[in-house]
Amino acid sequence: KGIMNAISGHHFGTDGKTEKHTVCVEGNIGSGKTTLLEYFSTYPYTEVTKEPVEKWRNIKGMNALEYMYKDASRWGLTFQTYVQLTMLQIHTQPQVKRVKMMERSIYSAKYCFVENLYQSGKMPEIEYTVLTEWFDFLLKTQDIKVDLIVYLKTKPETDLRRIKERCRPEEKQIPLEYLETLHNLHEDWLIKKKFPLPAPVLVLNGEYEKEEMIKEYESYTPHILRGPA
Ligand code: DCP
Repeated sequence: KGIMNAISGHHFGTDGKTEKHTVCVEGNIGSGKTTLLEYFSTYPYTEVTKEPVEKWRNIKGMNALEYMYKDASRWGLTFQTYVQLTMLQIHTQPQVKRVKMMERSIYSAKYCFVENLYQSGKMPEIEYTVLTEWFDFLLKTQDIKVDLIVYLKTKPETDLRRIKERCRPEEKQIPLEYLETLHNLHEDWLIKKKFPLPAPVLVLNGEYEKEEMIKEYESYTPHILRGPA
């Protein structure tokens, strides 16, 4: 548990209580991001953005997520271009309440999912380069501020069990190997810092279920909701 709960990188101050801040929740597919966000949405001073995956499943009636899972080589770029747009929209949405919490970010889309498509040979270099140029341009010109990343760390086996339990039709064929690769990409980015980190990372043990998981959220609430000074 020691390592799982370590706060890596930066330190938290004590006087940031009134400042606005943004928290991104990261972790593998099925790691419990939605449950964590539902828990924190009950606080009056937090605003939680709607699950982006629902947008990806319905672009004017078309299901981009389904296309991507059916034929990643053909639809990977289409899907990830749309993910990049929807994440940018959420990042730049005006913040009304003191704490803004969002599921994933433009960063995990790029450093975990696009990277995976490229490294596995499903995205040709030209598509990867076009997406990367867009990504770099957006980072330079847009306000994509993140103050804290909460990383729900899980075992790929746990993710697979939860994915099976929730039965999203698009995700029926996901093999353990895919979750292992995505897990390693999250670790490369958030723990080994192989890609730039936009904010300090708080690692939570995402292996717990229900009551224990809520206790884990509770014990980290001051860190999560206050953010760095
Ligand atoms: N996805 C993708 N590329 C991205 C982001 C997500 O291919 N850049 C896919 C993976 C999943 C679906 O979209 O099939 C949703 O994944 P998330 O991990 O974002 O959301 P979950 O609802 O699975 O998260 P959790 O189970 O942790 O609540």
